[in-house]
Amino acid sequence: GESERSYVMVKPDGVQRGLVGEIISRFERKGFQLIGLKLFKTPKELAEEHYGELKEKPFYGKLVAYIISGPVVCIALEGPGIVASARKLIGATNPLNAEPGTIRGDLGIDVGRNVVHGSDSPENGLRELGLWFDDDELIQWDQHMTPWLKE
Ligand code: DAT
Ligand code: MG
Repeated sequence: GESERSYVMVKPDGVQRGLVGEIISRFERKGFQLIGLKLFKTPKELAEEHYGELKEKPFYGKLVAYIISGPVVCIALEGPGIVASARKLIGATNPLNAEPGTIRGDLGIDVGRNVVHGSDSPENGLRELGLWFDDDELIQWDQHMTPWLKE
């Protein structure tokens, strides 16, 4: 379909470093539509489920501990091609390999403190939004700049 949804999250290091506005701003300026937003303290079970695919990785325990170590900012975005485009804006998993201009490339130095999450497929976008948001926390609204963004 035309419109996709992505789950983006400012991780605890990004919140602690005061980067919330900077990160949201990058998606706003790009033109993607915000449909959900909250500051959130993550329950351990939710962090474990979110990263369930990585359960066998040696860094899984540390990853879960990091994600629950402080508040995160949960961001729901909608738009055509949002999933792949958000991943491009975020940059490579290891900030040292991430291109300048990307969030991780500009704002991080360690794979274990990479500032932000973004869904890796449209299916995972929907799965993750279902994990992190209640239905009534996702708002459908008319974005009045649309004619200035899309021909
Ligand atoms: P991404 O967040 O780019 O989708 P991923 O899904 O492969 O990357 O991994 C999820 C997170 O796990 C990642 O953001 C940081 C952490 N991680 C990945 N590989 C790691 C590694 N080799 N050592 C430590 N943490 C790692
Ligand atoms: Mg991933």
